Amino acid sequence: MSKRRVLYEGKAKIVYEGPEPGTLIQYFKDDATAFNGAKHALISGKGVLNNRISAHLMTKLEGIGIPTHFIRSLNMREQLVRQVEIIPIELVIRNVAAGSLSKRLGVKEGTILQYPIVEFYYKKDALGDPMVNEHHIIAFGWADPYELEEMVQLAWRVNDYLNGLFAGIGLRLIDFKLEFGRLWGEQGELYVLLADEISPDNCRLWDTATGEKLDKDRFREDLGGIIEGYQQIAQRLGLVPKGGIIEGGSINEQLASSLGEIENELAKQRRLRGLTKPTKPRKV
Ligand code: AIR
Ligand code: ASP
Repeated sequence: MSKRRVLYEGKAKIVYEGPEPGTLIQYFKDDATAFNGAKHALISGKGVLNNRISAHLMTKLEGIGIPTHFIRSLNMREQLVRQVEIIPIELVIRNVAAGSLSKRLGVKEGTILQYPIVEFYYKKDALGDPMVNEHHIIAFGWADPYELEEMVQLAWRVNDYLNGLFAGIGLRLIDFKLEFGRLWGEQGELYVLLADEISPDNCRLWDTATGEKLDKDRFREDLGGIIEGYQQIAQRLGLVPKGGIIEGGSINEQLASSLGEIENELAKQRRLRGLTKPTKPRKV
């Protein structure tokens, strides 16, 4: 596994060529960034926790029929995923006002939204991921209407499922961001899969009883205890032992590497739903 080809390096992950065609390896870094990279820090153990949390949530989502790119975790910082063509849209769903919504519209943080809000952002670091709407997405061809419809439908189901899952462990899902990718089948038919990661880096999660923030806002807002927040989420999900894997602010590598790997068994049984007739035939 030494000299692997790096295909892409982002702010929180490195994507390597996978062991078989059509697969990739996602390596979860400890780097935390905010405000389009303007703020940066290394948070010991973040990669390990996000790798586990995302593997677990993707596997659970597969169980309710959401097709995901996740195949299995490889080690404490890496997971094997299906290679997809990332659709350059960040889809955000909000249940409670926070973050940029509160700032932009002057809505008090914590206000429960009467209906969840779906937002789209164009994934373009050079522009600071600007907010766009369906018309921009279609006019500029970032996704076609079928893909967009599928993304939104999947995102609603993810929202309902994750709201329940987190409520069951005393957490409120305030908002989250998803990314999707395209996969072409053998006949050139197109599938839309949930991709990237689902972790406290891209969800807001507050403790139901105390309102304490346990996600990346601890970093954005200089609240301290970032890794402890992430670990709290992982512990409640049953992904790390009661005593935790963080000691004195940094990770116990030995303990972390002894945790079992997570596998997306259900992906083998799933029947993908083709969206349209072949639009862009290619071998997968
Ligand atoms: N998000 C958006 N871009 C990057 C990320 N991680 C996530 C945030 C938050 C939600 O999308 O982590 O959960 C909304 O972010 P914001 O900043 O628009 O309020
Ligand atoms: N991860 C993005 C950045 O580095 C946005 C954020 O999470 O605040 O700026």
